[in-house]
Amino acid sequence: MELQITDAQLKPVAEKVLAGARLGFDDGVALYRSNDLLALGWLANHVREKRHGHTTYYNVNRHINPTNVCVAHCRLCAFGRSPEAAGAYTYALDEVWERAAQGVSEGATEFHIVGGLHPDLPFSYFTDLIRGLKQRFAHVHLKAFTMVEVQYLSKIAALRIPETLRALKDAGVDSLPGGGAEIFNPRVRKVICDHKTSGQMWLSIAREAHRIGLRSNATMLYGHIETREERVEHLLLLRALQDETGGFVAFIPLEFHPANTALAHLPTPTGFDALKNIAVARLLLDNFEHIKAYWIMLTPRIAQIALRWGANDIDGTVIEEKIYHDAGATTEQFTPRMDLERLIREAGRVPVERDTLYRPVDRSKLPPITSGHRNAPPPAPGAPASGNGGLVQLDTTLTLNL
Ligand code: V47
Repeated sequence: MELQITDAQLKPVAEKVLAGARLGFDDGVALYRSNDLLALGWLANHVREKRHGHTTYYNVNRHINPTNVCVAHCRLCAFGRSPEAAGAYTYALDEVWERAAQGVSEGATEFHIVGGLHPDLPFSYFTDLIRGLKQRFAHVHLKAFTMVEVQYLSKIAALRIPETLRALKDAGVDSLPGGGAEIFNPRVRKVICDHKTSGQMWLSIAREAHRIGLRSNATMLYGHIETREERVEHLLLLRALQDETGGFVAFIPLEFHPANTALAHLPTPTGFDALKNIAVARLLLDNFEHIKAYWIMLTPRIAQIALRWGANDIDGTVIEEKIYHDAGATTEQFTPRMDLERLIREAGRVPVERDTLYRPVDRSKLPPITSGHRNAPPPAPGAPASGNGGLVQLDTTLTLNL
């Protein structure tokens, strides 16, 4: 298909993209300002296909949120609770093992572990948690603790940031998730997450993590009070750090969900802005391999379209998502791998199950899936389509979820 541009402001930016030149601050603002969504999508898809062809990744993962007790009280958040508030919880380590074992029986290759900033838990709770998971489930990648949690843990442990990261790594942390970045600009942070780690500090902890060999993801929370310029500034700060360390694995634009937060008066996000953010991320972040369309947040329908707007990953099966669901997300808490694969295929892409670091997963080398049958790989060609992984189940699943 030919590129057709209806927005004259986009033409010089499009020329740069087609020439493979790096975009600057003003280009980023022009992209955000443009409502020529088809041209944005065309350009982002062009870059995406040059890098990844039709390959589209997903993983089988499980979220574990050890506690929702949090002293930060960010206005953007509906998940955190005061210790005495209704619904506040903290898992005993046995409860963590139980959830993890369930995840493994469903085929998880990754535990995504994030939680609140708890005022009373000792540092040893977190290192024991990680060590215990590694001992029990050595094959599962532990993507644990945002830069914000790392800073808080360093206070609790009375350690410097490098030593805290080292202690977490020694306990078994394999990489860090991308949360807590929000929008780096201090004007915005003052309103949406006043007491949280500053943008500067977030970046410096990420730098330190990368330096000691812990890779991480990066995010941007958009759709609240930030300006276009503040979005671009955020993306360019990430790009600069990626130039320096190469330690970021994937970027995930996160759409703000206002329900049940102190910012509930703000309007709910739109599909238009969601696609625009995926496309701009792909175009500005020329040194990030992977741009994730997080289906939990976008809905599976928009995430699927995003696979043609620059994204090359749809995230994972997830299982038990709390942060977005506390903020009113109406998506399922779990999408079976069969359904993720179908979303990807029907977008004309080729699904590849990956591990956290984007290596293709060879299921024959992993423990068998003993429950959560809808995560089982499809039967080998020629094998009878019966049992848990069979086509009958696939049909049922699709009717229910799509
Ligand atoms: O940092 C909190 C955001 C993030 C709300 O690294 C909210 O693979 C919208 O970082 N509305 C946590 N967003 C989620 C996250 C993440 C998700 C998926 C994959 C990865 C990864 C990371 O969620 C927080 C914050 O930015 N958040 N509250 C809310 N009301």
